[in-house]
Amino acid sequence: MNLSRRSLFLAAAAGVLPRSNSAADLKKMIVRSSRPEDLEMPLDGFAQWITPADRFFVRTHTFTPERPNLGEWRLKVDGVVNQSLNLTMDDLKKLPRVELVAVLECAGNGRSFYQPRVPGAQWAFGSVGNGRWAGVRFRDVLEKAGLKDSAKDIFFDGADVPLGKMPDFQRTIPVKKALDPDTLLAYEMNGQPLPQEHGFPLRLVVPGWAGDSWVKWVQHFEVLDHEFEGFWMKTAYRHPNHSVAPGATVDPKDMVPVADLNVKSVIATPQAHAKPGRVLISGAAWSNSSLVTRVDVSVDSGKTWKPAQLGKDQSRYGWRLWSLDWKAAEGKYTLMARATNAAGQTQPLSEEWNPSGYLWNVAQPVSIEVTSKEFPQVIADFSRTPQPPGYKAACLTCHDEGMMVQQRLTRAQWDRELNKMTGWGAEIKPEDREGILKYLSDQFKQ
Ligand SMILES: Nc1nc2c(c(=O)[nH]1)N[C@H]1C(S)=C(S)[C@@H](COP(=O)(O)O)O[C@H]1N2
Ligand SMILES: [Mo]
Repeated sequence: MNLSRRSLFLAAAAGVLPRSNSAADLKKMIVRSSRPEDLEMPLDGFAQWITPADRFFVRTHTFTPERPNLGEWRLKVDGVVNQSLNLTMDDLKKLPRVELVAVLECAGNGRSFYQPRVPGAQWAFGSVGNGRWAGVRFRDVLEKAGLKDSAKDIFFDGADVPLGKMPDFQRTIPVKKALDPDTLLAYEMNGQPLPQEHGFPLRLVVPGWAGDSWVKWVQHFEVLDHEFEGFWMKTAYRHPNHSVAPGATVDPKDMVPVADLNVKSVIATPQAHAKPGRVLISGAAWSNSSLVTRVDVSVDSGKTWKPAQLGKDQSRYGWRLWSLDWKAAEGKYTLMARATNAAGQTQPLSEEWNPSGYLWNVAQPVSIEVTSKEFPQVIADFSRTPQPPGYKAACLTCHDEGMMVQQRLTRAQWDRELNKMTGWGAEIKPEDREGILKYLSDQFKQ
């Protein structure tokens, strides 16, 4: 089936696009957007070293293209090269196979925490995963084609096509990064052919760099002797090269492309409540191309720190699991974790704001209460709890649950929020109101 751009747009607008045969298990994901699919890994995903495909986050700007027939599929290579190429998957597989473990993190991971808020997918912690990628070195393919001296950037256009007037997701990476022996054209994730939503049959793997460079559904690249002027390079995925005041507008000439990831850690346990006694503080930490060498943990908002134990599994670009045993007495605590890499980079203690909300990496305070009281399990599991009647129409017409996830409010506060939203036009039927209020105050509570 070969749908035109316009018919795709009409089909998407009418909501009749078939869901791809996706590897993601929606019951294990936080659905930020279902059309196009933006799926976030919940916090419990940080307990595994390799992130399985069924809970690996998905970020698509438009939607997942149809699965191509591998017999007809070709990788086209042209531009300023000595010889254009038209490679089959078998041709690619004749080149040496390389495997590496690397973190794939969306540049917008953590965006929902920025104040003032910034538009874009409202990721919390989990638009990140640690995958085992296999394929060929990009440089081996470039060598087959032969780069001319004027080669500057490599231009990629995946098989996905935009909806309406949205610019196509087209990206470039500099020749220098393309020639890095760890930059791959990957055909496997975790020992299997790439799942459709992760770029089948071929994607770019750019270890140490943010996800926007990891182009999916690669079928063509062109070697350029000039800089590409498209929207996703010149406007999107740029951040300021100096500190800016929260909410400020930044001169475009001071905006530089997002490339390297930041050193970062996430606290996955405990969440919100713990019982007095032995409490395991644990999570994952990662960085760019420099290995995480230590994670320090504080239970007193950063006044004192203790080194966490690092997991035995490691690879240059992979994340490291970490944990610390804590003897906790009843009380309220603010936990923090702070990762440091071999290059000496460490997490800031306060986050700098930037206009698109990229590369959030503050050592984030996590408030918890140690108490012997019983609480229902609330955090990170909210997508499994059935939604009450009227909730979707009342609350999710204008925004998704990312809006609530980051707000931890009391029942009285949620009650006021419902009044405010009704004032702003949300249609809440009187008979549905109590159910919605109970859901919000159970799921997203302080
Ligand atoms: N062709 C194409 N490639 C793409 C994208 C896209 O929308 N289209 N999204 C990019 C972004 S912003 C991210 S974070 C990663 C996400 O990869 P994943 O969905 O496999 O986790 O893919 C990148 N590659
Ligand atoms: Mo992204």
